[in-house]
Amino acid sequence: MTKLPSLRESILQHLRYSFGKDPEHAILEDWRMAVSYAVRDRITDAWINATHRTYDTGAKRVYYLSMEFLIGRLLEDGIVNLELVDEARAVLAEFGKDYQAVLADEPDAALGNGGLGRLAACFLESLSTLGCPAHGYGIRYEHGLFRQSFVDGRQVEMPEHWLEQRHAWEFERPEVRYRVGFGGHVDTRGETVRWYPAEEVEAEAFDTPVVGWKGRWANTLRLWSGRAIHPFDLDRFNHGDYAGAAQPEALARTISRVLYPDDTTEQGKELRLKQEYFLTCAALRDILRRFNNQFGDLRKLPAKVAIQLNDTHPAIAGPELVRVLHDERGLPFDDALEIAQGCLSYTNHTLLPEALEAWDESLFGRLLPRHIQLIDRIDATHAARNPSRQQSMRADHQVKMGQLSFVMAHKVNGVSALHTDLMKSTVFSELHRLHPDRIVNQTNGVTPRRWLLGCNPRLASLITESIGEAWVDDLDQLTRLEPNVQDAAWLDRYAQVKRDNKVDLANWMARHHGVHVDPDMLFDVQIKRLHEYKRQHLNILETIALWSEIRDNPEAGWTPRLKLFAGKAAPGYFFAKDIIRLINDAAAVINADPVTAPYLKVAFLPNYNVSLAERLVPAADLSEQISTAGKEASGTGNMKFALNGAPTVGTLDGANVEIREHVGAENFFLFGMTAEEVMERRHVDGHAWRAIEADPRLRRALDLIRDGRFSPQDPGRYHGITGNLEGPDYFLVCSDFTDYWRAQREVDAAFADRSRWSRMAAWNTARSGWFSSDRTIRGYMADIWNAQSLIGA
Ligand code: F58
Repeated sequence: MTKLPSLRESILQHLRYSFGKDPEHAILEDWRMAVSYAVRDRITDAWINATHRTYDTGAKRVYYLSMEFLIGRLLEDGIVNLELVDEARAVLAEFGKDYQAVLADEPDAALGNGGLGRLAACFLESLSTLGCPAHGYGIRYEHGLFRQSFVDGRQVEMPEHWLEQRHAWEFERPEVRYRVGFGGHVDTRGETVRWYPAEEVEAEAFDTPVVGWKGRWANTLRLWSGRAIHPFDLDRFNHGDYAGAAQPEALARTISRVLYPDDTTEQGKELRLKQEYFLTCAALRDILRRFNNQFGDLRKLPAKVAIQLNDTHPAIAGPELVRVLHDERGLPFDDALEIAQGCLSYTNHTLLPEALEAWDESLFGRLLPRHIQLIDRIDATHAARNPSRQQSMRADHQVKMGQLSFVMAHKVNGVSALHTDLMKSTVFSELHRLHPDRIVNQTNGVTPRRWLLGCNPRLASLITESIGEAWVDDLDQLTRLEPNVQDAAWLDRYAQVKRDNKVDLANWMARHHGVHVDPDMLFDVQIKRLHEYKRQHLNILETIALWSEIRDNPEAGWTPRLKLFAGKAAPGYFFAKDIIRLINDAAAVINADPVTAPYLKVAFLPNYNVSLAERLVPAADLSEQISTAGKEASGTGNMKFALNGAPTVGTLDGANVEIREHVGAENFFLFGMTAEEVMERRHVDGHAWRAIEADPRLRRALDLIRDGRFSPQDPGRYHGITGNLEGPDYFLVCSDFTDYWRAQREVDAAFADRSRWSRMAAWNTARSGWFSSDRTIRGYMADIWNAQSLIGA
């Protein structure tokens, strides 16, 4: 391996030889790129070494197939993991450049919608930290999740162009290309079956190295980009049809053009299914090529290859692998099926019926005619082997991807203990009865490198000073802070860290959003996708009720509070968009009220993304995790907040249950119905009305909204919301309101006692070590993949 020059030298060399600039003429982007390349060089050494080690040891490899990788910015990640923070800062300072400004110049790669995509990114980092040989496979969307802004309080979506600025991290691999077919017909001659697609595009690989802690290991995120097999039609061009000449390329590129924020339109559905097959087909070809080069004997596949399906989006991997093994490589169907099942495993991220993927059989059969035949054969085989089975994966003229994934996987996992239990008792109850050992739990986690060391350097320093730095890749060590939590002087320092972080956030909000807040207020934060089940509307109802109470009695000693919201709504999800608008409208009225101003402020920050989360999490006092019990599969934001010392106000849902067990019931503000109570309450006639009648505060808040107090020019604007809450209220906002109000007043009292609050916050940090994604990945390696770490091997 070549010896690299110092970081300073590397940066200056790249500035000069990669970008043709000297320090005097370099613009911010040149500096950002030069620093990124200098860091990337160091990552690349670790990466190539890791690849050699994997080949040399013949180790099993893990493949994580996901339609989403919400990776965010990568420069700070690299600098932190290579422990170059001080050096990078010093070199930039020498040239009068601000380290934070250079980091912030990097576009935030939003190749995901929310928790599922961010989990995939945390997993990649932990796989590298643990030295488990792995690849992430995804799609190189040209446009990630839309940019959100507000016009008159309404969400407006604009395209996102992360690739428009220079991007430092990917290596294009023009030599790694595969053809992916759609449509056409299937030819059957006796035992030989062949699929002849009508349309083909090419998937080209782009690799991003993902480095683990201390640069001990690096894995690959391989993203596929769509291109035409014959990109340019010279004949059409020569006949003057210039647009038509470029059409094949434009069509092929459409496949990796945009990340789907939802799939509510018909055309959208077809493109989405194409994207899913595009990713899966290219990934499997790549996996089999690598396997063939090294091992050859296909029967060894399950011993050498573990393929994780991140939700059902890549579920077509099951029939595709069977197709390749059986149709193309000539293995008997039963053997192909067994080998595929030995490789595949599936993670479920939702029980919401509307989110469980099911494809219309006519669309599916048209795009993937051979796969639908194989799915029928897989289904029939499964039925024959399990005669008591009632539910087919081919019902209601649909292909049920959850059931297909379950049947094709040797392990199926839930993402929190509660969610896993609910999978067994609800959506997968029959399959669980037939295969009682298949469902396992792997509660989610978050990487402590990004979500503590990187985003909260003040807290990280205090921890390292107190217990040494071993916590960074052994987060359970945080329990060693427990004696400190009893020490008043240490707690003061802990509280000062939070205050400094809040001052930073307050300054940033004033500068960038013109929102002025007092850093001594309680920073109460709800940041996540907008969804009725996540109940941002419960939060704003409580805010409105609180505002009314403060107005009635301003001298009652209220605990000053800032209610912060951020999150995007799917463009076609009108109810969620109305909730955003209501929050913005209410914020305008409340923030303009001089009577309540000292005690209550509301802000909805636009364009929530990973970088904004990194700013908000370290500065939060209170974490809002208020979903209807049974609906949030796990949550991962809840873990980030607890780790950074923000106690939770929350329901017994998803991983909240486990967070409460770890941090202690006395350091968690619990409210609301349990998942079981929720199921019962839905059957109570007029449950919403009963709750409203019983609580005058709720009544008043709903009246204010319905009567147009926050939308005087358009009083009926929120009748959709109030009508829903006073009527069906499926997510039981009204039924949980009174208890939520009670819990929030307990929060007020606890926060008013500053030393009590600091203690609660510090307990949250000290007891959150279990929520490291390193722990989660170790669980997958042991219970699902049977994969080993190669660090030190
Ligand atoms: C999330 N799912 C869960 N889906 O809601 C959350 O509880 C969990 O913590 C997280 O996964 C990780 O397990 C989620 O983010 C999506 O974003 C879907 C992507 C495909 C389109 C529909 C939304």
